[in-house]
Amino acid sequence: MLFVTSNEGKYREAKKIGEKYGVKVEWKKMKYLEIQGSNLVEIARKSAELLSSEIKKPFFIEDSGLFIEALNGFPGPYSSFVFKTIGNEGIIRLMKGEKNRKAYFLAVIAYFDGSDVHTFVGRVEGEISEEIRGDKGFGYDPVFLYGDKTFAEMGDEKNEVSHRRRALESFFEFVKLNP
Ligand code: ITT
Repeated sequence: MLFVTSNEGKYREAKKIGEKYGVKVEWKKMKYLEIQGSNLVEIARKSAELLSSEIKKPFFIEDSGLFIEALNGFPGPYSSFVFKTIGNEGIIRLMKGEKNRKAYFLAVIAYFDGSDVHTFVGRVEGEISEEIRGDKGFGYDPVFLYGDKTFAEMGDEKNEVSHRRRALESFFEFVKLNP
């Protein structure tokens, strides 16, 4: 199954999760046009539809984001840009002194089956840590607390509970039923 993403961290995790479900995930490393919007499902669906005119065979993409409650869902759909600009240090700074540290990750997979696009969603609840912790994973993992560890301290354990795991699980089950 072809995974189109420029993000190696996403691909590595999807590959490992695929192994559990007997699905071989292959990487097509490319940056595609991502439409602007406030709804991750809409963004993923439209982006896959646009991309399907270029890649004619089945593929999937994944749009994900970190939503922080005290910041009204920021960075949400802008997670990639915010990570590249202010990064984890910026998130810690924005959250300094904030008592409500609740946050969640959302992953939306859009799968083009050769004629139609199907979407699958996964979510995981956690909190923003007080400081950057851990060196595994990628992106916002060092500031996302799941229980008493950050995702960046969990390593492969992250793949048991993550938003990506949950979205991929529904997706792979769908593919098995609709080969
Ligand atoms: P593609 O669009 O090419 O797939 P991207 O990195 O631009 O790659 P997104 O647009 O979906 O991906 O942006 C999501 C941002 O959220 C990006 O900065 C990721 O690093 C971050 N992110 C997504 N999933 C994450 C996870 O499991 N752990 C930590 N950060 C994550």
